[in-house]
Amino acid sequence: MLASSLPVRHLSEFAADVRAGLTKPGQRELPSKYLYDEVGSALFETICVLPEYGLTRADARLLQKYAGEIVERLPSPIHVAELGSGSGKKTRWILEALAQRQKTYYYPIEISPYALAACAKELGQIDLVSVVGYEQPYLEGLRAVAEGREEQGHLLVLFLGSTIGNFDRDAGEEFLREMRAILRPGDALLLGTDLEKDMALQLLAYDDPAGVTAAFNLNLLARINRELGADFDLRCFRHEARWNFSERRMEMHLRSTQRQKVEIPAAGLRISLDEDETLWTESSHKYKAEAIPGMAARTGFRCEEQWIDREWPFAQNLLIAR
Ligand code: AVI
Repeated sequence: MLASSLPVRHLSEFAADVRAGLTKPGQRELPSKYLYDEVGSALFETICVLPEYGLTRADARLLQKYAGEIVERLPSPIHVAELGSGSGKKTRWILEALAQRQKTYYYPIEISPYALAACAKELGQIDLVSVVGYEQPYLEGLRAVAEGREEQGHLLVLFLGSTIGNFDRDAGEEFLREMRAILRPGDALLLGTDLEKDMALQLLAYDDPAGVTAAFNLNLLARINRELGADFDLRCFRHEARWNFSERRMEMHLRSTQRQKVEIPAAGLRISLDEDETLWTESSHKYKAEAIPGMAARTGFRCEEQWIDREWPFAQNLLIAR
């Protein structure tokens, strides 16, 4: 997830996305992928160790506890591609379990060269594991990995940390379908999904009392100021986390605390915000474990097994390409 500020060639895309989101009729939006510049990525790493945000620990706990069982269910030989390398810490359990039975290639796919380097450093020392990073968007990278593999080899794709939850539900399923189109029958996908849980816990996870999540959210405006020359006054916005009951998702918004005008020169935009108007910055969809097999079937997989953390309801789902 780590990313520094965007190279110039991507700035115009950033500006265009900000413009499209802020001029949307009705609810204004900012795309959540832009939360992760260098500051945002560091804040996200901090969120992951907050007592209120149990998601990352649950994800890691399941991998640590069940890596052996997960690997037992995979065909051989198999190599591992991960969408979003993160710090690589959680992946260690899977790679160590696989390396006990075969030499393993690990392909982290990530647009940030910094994250790839950190990941290679963390995982490059495991015996019988070779790390080959792909600095590309997820599906492009996966395509390149799949095209380069041997005739008989299988792939295990890791898509952990409930990143799927940050897609709209339909877009998430479409993403799984596109992923399936790149894979061969018998290839595997380990999909991490955060499950619906007690409402108070869920709200605290996205609105922690220390204000780290608020800073993570507000940093998006600071980033637009830094990179697009905008003049958002961060003191005139308030972080808000809400549960969208009908869509079964947490949403993050930034609420304008007063009527105000904002200029974003690089996007060629001036907007007027009403008092109490919100900018919608992220959705985190939550799942019911029993709904995952249906999602797998609709996208060309079958759900082989699920491992569920009871401390923080979260599921690792092993899907096999049909
Ligand atoms: C990266 N993603 C799965 C996190 C989530 O829970 O949706 C991002 C996050 N947003 C607020 N806190 C954490």
